[in-house]
Amino acid sequence: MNQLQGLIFDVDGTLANTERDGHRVAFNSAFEEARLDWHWSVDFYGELLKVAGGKERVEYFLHQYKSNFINSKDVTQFAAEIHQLKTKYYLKLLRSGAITMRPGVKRLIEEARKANISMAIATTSSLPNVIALLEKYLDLDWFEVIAAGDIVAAKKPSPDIYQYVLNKMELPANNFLVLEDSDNGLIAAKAAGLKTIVTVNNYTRKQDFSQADLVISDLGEPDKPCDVIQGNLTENYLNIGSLSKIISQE
Ligand code: XBP
Ligand code: MG
Repeated sequence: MNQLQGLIFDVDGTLANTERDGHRVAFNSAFEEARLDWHWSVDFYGELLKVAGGKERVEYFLHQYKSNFINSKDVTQFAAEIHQLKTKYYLKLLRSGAITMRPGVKRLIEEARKANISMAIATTSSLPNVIALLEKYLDLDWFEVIAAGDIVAAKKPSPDIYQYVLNKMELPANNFLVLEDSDNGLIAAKAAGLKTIVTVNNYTRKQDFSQADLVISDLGEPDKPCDVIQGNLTENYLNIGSLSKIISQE
């Protein structure tokens, strides 16, 4: 029977609500500083989120919506420069406390530590963003591997980032559980052979999570039950006991 030995956490939308009031706002501040009359609304950003990776998202936006946009630099170089500006604003927002952790995240991580369960991060977000979030709300030392952004060539939904973590941690995939929030993340984790629990948010609620091993509103707290959207959860919130039951199911 599979034993729970490791948890791999996605970051954006899973550990914290970073997209709507974090990355999106930072992108708009970067456009303003670059004197571009572009503004990504909440809904429009939800469309763009289907492209993982901030740089890749800007490139997609330019090709799809600004094809007549002429700039002395090539699109990749230009997107990288805008992304650098955006990261500066995102880090400022993060450090100001504008971004909140999601329910149950800190509790579950502390439970996992007490149960000697190894933990890792697998995110498309850039490393400085992840470090800043973990330093502000958690502790970098709690994670054996922090796999982020360009550490792999292909971003989610490609499985590369999860395969990178598995290679580093030298544990079999069937002893791990993944926590994700998006279809891109679920596809990536499943392609790496990993059981995956999805916690949804306003950007991802309507996505296809039929392959997930459990879909819930959030991780929940003892006094704030989560809603079960797909699969079985005997407790009102996700804890190490529920995770162990999920990992042992064939
Ligand atoms: C979500 C992403 C990231 C963020 C923006 O990552 O796709 O690209 O939207 O961060 P996750 P960057 O895998 O954690 O859900 O601008 O640093 O890419
Ligand atoms: Mg995510």
